[in-house]
Amino acid sequence: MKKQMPWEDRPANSKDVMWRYSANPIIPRNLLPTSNSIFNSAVVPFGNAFAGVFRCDDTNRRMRLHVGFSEDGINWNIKEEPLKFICDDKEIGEWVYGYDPRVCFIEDRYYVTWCNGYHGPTIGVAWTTDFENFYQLENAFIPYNRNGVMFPRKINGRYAMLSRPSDNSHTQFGDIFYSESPDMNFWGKHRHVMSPAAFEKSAWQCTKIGAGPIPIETSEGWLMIYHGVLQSCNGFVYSFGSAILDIDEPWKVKYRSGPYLISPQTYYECVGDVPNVCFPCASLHDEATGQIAVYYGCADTVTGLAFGYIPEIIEFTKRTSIV
Ligand code: BMA
Repeated sequence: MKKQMPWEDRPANSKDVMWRYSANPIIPRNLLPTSNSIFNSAVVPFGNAFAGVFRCDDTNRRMRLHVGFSEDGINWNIKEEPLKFICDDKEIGEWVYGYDPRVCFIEDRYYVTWCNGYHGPTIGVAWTTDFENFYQLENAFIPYNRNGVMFPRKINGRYAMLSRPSDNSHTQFGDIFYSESPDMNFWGKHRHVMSPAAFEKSAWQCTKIGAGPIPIETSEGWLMIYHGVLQSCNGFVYSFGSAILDIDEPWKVKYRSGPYLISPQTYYECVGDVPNVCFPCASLHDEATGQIAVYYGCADTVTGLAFGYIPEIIEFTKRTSIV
């Protein structure tokens, strides 16, 4: 039997579209003897339970990926050894750094995308069937790029991915783009999806934006949860909201939420290595009930969970749309 995804009902008296798990954070920073922080991580259903690829920065403050398994999606058993990709090509396979993974099941295997150090950050791609052996493919793009997020099926006969061209630093800008590939090797047909919002319309997303979890196919289009950044006098502030993309031409934005779904408000989101960051990288959902659980990095330090109902998030996105 399939394991139940994590869930907790909306608190009484709450009118929030998404709400936090009362036992957040679910993954402490020091779960591993060598981890400084565990955040911005990706989980998927796997067999009868769950598996994931986790961003674990070590106590040298090196950015590493680790594999983990869980029976309930909440309590995680993360391997102490960092993930090592299998790659025939030394030029590509040489590890420099890796962070902010996403995991996407397409057809018969799990694809991992991550921010991969190759003369600056770009999008690394690998696949696995068993979460033991991971086979690294070519980097999808030339540097600099971050937030590579695949779609869970081919669109118009090609694999599809969102990404966010950037720079080699703490990028002050950032639009979401769409790209296609016939073979997971060559990526092209790059299309613009969306820019940061106008400050007067929706300030939480006015500096830069980037796709978060794998988009979810719905009758209204692809539901994309994404992060948005505001630059305050105290630095960047990362929140997340939702958009609905056209089902056949996902670079066309149908709706986009004006208000955020979650912004840094709790202690563990506001205090940590990088204060004021809510950074979603994965979600689990149940088709039958519409329940969704979003995994997000908190203050670049720990991992939290937020819950909602997909139909309510769609209704919210349409009702508050700034498109
Ligand atoms: C981005 C990435 C994320 C991080 C965020 C806030 O540029 O590095 O991993 O969560 O900054 O520091």
